[in-house]
Amino acid sequence: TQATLIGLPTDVGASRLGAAMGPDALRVAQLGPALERLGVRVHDLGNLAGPANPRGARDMDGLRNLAECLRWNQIAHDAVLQVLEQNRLPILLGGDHTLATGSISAIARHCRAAGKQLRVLWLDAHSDCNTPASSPTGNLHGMPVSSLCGLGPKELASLSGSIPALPASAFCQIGLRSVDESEKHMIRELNLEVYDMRAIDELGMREVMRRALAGLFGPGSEDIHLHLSFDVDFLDPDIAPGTGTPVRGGPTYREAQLCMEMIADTGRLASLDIVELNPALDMRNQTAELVVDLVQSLFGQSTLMRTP
Ligand code: DIR
Ligand code: MN
Ligand code: MN
Ligand code: MN
Repeated sequence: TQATLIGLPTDVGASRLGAAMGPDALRVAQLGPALERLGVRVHDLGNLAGPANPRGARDMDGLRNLAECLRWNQIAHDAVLQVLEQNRLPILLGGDHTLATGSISAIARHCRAAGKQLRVLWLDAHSDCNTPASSPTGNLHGMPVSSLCGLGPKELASLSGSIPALPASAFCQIGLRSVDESEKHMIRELNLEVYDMRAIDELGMREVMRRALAGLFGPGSEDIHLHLSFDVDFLDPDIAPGTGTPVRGGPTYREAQLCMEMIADTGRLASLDIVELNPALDMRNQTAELVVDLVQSLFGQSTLMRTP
């Protein structure tokens, strides 16, 4: 595998500052060398430049920092598309979760051109499917899923060159435990595939992942592009305090490891977003180090030799 790290240091989609420092915290935690040890050839593009955070109030449509969010997502889109065209695996280092709009729009565009089917795993405490009309906060990091499904602000929804960028059925969300009332309706309306924390409690992470990854193994799965959008607040805040909107009751260290290992077992991972890491809220970079540990599992690190 050849991977390219894309640093996108911004927090314009969030209300708390600090996620802009996420890319450097991941470098301090040795993300690149950790992947190299697993045989991944890593190229780091460094941090791309974009607009500062104006810390704006909500606009007429109720949105915060829309122009800056758009600009950052265009930058994310263009960088991710270029990396895919080089046949390399893009690893987006956020930055807040709005950036997934740009990255997944590029991936959808790439898959359309290559005749590939796209599957998106969305690991998050939140559902991120608010719309400008429903959002209680106006923060655009709460809207990437609806944007990609064609229901967000027009400028964001159209980044892939088609609206919707991908069908809602391409998404699978795992780990949810904070969903706004209006989002519950949206999940129903879009018929999103969701495994919330209750599902993980009742079925166990193994069965949840078995269902989430159905169809990604064996013959016929070669044409599937698997994307992972990893919001760090997916993890339990006891082990991952370095994030802006922590919600208690998330996956444990073991559950998160199993989740990553089972994704690795598919051999289909083709792109990755790591978002919402906030070093200003972390303790001695432990959350970044945990993320690097998990990403190693995601790229095939295992205790024993494994035969398929
Ligand atoms: C909330 C929080 N649902 C919102 N969303 C977050 O602002 O729309 N997403 N924190 O990661
Ligand atoms: Mn390709
Ligand atoms: Mn999120
Ligand atoms: Mn979240």
